[in-house]
Amino acid sequence: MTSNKKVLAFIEETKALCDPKEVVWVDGSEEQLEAFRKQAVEEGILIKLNQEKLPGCYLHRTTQNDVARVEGRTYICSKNKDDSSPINNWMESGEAYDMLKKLFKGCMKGRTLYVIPYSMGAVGSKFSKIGIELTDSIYVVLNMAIMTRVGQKVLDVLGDGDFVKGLHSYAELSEEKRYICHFPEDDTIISINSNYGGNVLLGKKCFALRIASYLGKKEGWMAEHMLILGVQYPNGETKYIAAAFPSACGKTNLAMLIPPEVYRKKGYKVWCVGDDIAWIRVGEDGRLYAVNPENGFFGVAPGTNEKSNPNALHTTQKNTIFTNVAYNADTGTVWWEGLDKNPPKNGVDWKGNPWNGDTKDADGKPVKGAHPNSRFTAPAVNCPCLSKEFENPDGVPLSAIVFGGRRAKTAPLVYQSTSWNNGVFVGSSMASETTAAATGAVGVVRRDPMAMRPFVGYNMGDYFAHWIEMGKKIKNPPKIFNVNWFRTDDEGHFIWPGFGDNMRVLDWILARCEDKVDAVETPIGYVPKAEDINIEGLDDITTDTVKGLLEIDKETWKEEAEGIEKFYGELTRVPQELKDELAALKKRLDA
Ligand code: TSX
Ligand code: MN
Repeated sequence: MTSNKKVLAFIEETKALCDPKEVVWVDGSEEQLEAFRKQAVEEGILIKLNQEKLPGCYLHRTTQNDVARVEGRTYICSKNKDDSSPINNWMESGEAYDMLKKLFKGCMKGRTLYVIPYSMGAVGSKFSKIGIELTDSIYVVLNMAIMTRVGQKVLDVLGDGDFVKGLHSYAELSEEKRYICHFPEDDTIISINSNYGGNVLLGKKCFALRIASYLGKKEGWMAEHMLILGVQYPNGETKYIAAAFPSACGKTNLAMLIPPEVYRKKGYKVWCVGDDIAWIRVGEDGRLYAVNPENGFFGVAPGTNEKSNPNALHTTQKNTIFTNVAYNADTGTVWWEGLDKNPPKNGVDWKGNPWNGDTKDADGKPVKGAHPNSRFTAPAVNCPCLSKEFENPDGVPLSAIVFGGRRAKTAPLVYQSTSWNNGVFVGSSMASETTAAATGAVGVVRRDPMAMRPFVGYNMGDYFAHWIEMGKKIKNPPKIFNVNWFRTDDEGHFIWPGFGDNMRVLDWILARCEDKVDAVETPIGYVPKAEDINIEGLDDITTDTVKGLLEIDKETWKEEAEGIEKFYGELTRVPQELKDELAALKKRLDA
């Protein structure tokens, strides 16, 4: 498979520590993957779905204590504490290795150790990076084979080169002994006692964001929690946007947006390059270029339907692994809340219990069929609107960077920052108000800079400084915007229709990037003139509604500025440039 001494040593070390019964190399061939699927079905790890309706599709149920990423048990491990963030967990590297060694000792007895060579980014592209994940989970193998490029071809490209080490064992699936540890200084990720997505598919959040953000700082590029989409104009030209949102803001939906009819008729199309992660570099022409290092979508199932995201739904109709959704025993298909109004009559919920749409618990409360964080793992190639630039090793040139969050009152529908540094300030002060689904508490503001709070692999202040530094290297920087689809009226109803109609906002954003439309200067930045947001074909929205959506209340923003100052106070190494931006904002609000 390989003569790379570092790979072989990593495997020998892991064998000695974990004591697996055998080692199996993942070669990436369809025959081997099919054999893995068959084995997983025989072992009860996967349920084969109706192969006529959902060819190549399977269902998996996790244990009930293991259904989401666990930020409380996710650590950045480094020599010095201040090389991580005060808002993330830190462990001293040596201490972390000692603790983990004890937990891993003999944990794979009787199990198979799978070796997964994987590439983040197209295999062999000069910006791609290689990882080796060692795992005892066949579920991880099958998911990694969708989410990343895996197999012998990766080892061939690796040669004697370096790679990111990933070690995973589901061990006992113990919540108390669950750890997801990152060692950016050693290119190493170690994860134990979980078998859930983001904790164990080490190429994704662990490598492509936490380790890669650190590599980006060292090497002069950026790893960001961003979707990438292209807007194709009637003249055939396509402009690209990267956008960062905290969870539960609909990143995947925006990435696969279908323009409203008035736009479609004119010939507008939106193409998806990625829905979660962007690796961004400065190109030779002084513009920023973005690639999606992933090869699939690990999307939230509930709420995905023929209206909210038909492209995502279509993407999941073949070769997809569903995790923790409901099962329809009559049809051998899957169901989740918000799919349609026809829950299975003879179904099984995500916990494996008999279930139909009317099932109630002992207290008479409705029982959900799918876990709210249930997922699909689907190949990117299935996506009907996948960009033809998806595999382009050079990436796509960015016209705009968009930040956003869920804000009931504060943020207008859209505004533009006044400079690169002002845009970095906007990203650094991003926040989202919690929904009931996330925490139970509604409307609590959580600061989530650049949507990277859980994903930055080093000190957050240093991360801000890296953004500022990058600005100095980009001759033709993208313009930076902020959007908010979630403003509510006095009755708490969403004002903006969102979804496909967000095209109308993207249209304004891209027009600004080409100096084709005016704007109004406000204390927080440039806001559209209400009449410049195209509302053609919208029934309930008038220019006055748009005016309301764009209103900026100075008193609310003074409180917002206080909130940002307080947040900066929780961090270390916040660059002076951002403190200056905050001071300037306050001054404009007081004027
Ligand atoms: O994904 C969303 N987007 C982005 C779409 C491209 N969601 C879902 C968020 C949870 C993942 C949205 N929800 C969006 C949005 O733009 N907007 C809203 C709020 C909203 C919800 C329902 C309606 C309108 C707005 N209207 C009706 O249900 C009829
Ligand atoms: Mn994400």
